[in-house]
Amino acid sequence: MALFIISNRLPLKVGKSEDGFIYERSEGGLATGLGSLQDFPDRHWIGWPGIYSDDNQERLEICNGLLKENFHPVFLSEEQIQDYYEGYNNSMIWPLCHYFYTYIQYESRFWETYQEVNRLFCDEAAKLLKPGDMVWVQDYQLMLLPAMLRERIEDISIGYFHHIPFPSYELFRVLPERAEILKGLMGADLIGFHTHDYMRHFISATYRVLGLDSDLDEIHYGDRIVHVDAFPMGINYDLHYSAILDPSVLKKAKEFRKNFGNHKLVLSVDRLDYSKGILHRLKGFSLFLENNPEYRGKVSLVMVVVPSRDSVERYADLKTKIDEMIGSLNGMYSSLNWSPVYYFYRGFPFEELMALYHIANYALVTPLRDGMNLVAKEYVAAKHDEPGMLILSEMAGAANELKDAIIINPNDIDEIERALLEALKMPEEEKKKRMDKMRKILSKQTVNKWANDFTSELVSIKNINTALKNKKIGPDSFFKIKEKYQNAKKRLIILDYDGTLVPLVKKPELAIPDRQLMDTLKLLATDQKNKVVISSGRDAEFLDKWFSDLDLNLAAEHGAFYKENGKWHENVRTKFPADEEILDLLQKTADKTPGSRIEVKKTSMVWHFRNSDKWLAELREKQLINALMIPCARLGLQIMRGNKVIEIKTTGVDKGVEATRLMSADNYDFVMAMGDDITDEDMFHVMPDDAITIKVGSISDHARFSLLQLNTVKFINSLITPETIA
Ligand code: GDG
Repeated sequence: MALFIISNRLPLKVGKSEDGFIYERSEGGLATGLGSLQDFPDRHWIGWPGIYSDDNQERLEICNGLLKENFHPVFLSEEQIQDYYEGYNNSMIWPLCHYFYTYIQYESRFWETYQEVNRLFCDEAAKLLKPGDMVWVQDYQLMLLPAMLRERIEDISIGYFHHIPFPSYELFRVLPERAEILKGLMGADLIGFHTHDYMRHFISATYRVLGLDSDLDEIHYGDRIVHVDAFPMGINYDLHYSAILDPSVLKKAKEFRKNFGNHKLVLSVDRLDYSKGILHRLKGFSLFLENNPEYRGKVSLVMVVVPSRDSVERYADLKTKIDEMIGSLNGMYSSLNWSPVYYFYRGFPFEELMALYHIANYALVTPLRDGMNLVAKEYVAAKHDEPGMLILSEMAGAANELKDAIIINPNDIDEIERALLEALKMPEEEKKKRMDKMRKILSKQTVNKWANDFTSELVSIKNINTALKNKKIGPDSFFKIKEKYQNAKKRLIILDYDGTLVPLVKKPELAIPDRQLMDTLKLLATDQKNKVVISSGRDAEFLDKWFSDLDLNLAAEHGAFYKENGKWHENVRTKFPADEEILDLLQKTADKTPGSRIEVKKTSMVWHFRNSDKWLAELREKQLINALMIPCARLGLQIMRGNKVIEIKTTGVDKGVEATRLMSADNYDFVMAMGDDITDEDMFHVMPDDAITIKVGSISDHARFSLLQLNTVKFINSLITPETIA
């Protein structure tokens, strides 16, 4: 099985010289992590090579040059980069995901090009991928790709990782293409985020935009389950921790230290971007100097800003503001042998960056939003065993793990000032203890572990999906069931009603059998070899109303009552206590939850919440279960969670009890049960191994088969007539 990484950029720079093309690998964190995936010796990478060329000969030369590394280029034109990369990605998705809503610039051609470029990536992947391969799509530039790949290439596993924040639904909903984007992502088997918050926002968006149901970290999407999880990305810990042991880094560190003089250094390193909170940091540092004159001449801010997109107006503006603020700060406070801010508007080679990290007494990392922020982690590791201290924004994903840092709200410049004072006054011993604790975490949660965790989960999802796929009734399994049916002398067929014979609808009274269903049931029941039972949670009155004219057996209220030879019987004789306290709790919950209602049956009371807001219903569900615990224990009642219902019933009555009674009443050589709900699991559970147990609409551990679309009537018709199923 080959692994294909697909990202916007290939991890290298392609340059042109007189002798041809030159390829320079860029070993970012991602490339390192992916390089460590020992389980996948056959690794490939698809991405833009970062060079424009219209010339077919040149393109061929680049393709061949990259093939040695298993890199496969997707060539893009300057216009495409403009509208897809600068446009949709950086002027739409980036500000939206970083909560800079007002910075969004929208042009309809951006979206057109975004789709076009995602298709180009899909075309390249389609040329290379084979069934059984695994794809890992990286980041927001390619959010449509998972669905495109799923439609185009059969039998591949698809993972997607989102490196930036996923915003709350309230923000995400403003995106005109919100539904298309989510559907694009839902093509994946596994979607990863840095933190649980982003994961929660994403699941909420799929519910609110696409109306999809989820069960913890699994979203139900058509006949598939999409898994969502948090995988916090780490760094190459050993590389950063050991960097100072490299003589060239040590030499640089000594040189820098000498040049900066003997005062305390506060370091910041970011790409020029409004999400990084650079101006807030400068304001906080300025406030610190203003209010604490005793530190003037003793503490400097070393600010590395890596140039990025400064031809774009918003970035050029930010750059001007940074320049002005630093100019004014330095103008106000500098002395002959001390500058408040050392400002570098350029990137540093790796060795120099490590030297800067190592000599910095503090790091001040203040993004207003950041998916993770690797600089914070690199600083902690590169200090080696020395104290130092990290001041970290709570808006960075890294704050979830680095709890021993001084955590701040970067919007509060007073807090930045307080954090600087706290760091400066912190005893060496405490700094060392806190940095050691953080290093311990970072040494375990490395980028290699991140890549391995993600791919192993994708592999295990693939195995689950294969097992689930094998449960789906296809032509082969259908013929076997049919053969068994035809050869049988005595058959017991138990059918659930709602969600199995009729679709689940908003108002249960509207779920009535149509002509086709009645004809099918009639046909099934007239076969003398068949005993057909409708086993439902509905009460006897409802079942009688619709089915008393047919030669069927009925079981009501999950098997509490059953009807045979035209007469109703009680399965268990315990009377359901009409408890006021429980009824009152249910009524109050229904009153507080718009769209929900209660139902009182002879053997149970039910709170239905199919038509309520999911978030509110989940909250009420937990509250109700908590409140019911004590009275139900006192009365010996059972609390049962069904499909969008909570049912309180007497113990010892369920569909399994009724199924057992039915099976023991005769010798059947064909037993079949079909159901869609959690309550149907009780009957699947008690059936013998060779029974035909079929879960409708999803997959169950207890049922041998699944019919993923609700086409039970078609299935039964195909089973009982000589023709075969399509
Ligand atoms: C995304 C998300 C998420 C920086 N300056 C220099 C330099 N760097 C290196 C750092 C670090 C990397 O760049 C920056 O990492 P970040 O995590 O801060 O941000 P991005 O990679 O731009 O962006 C982010 C990340 O993806 C991973 O998922 O954490 O939230 O926005 O590795 O060391 N490297 C060198 N010289 C520099 O001057 N050599």
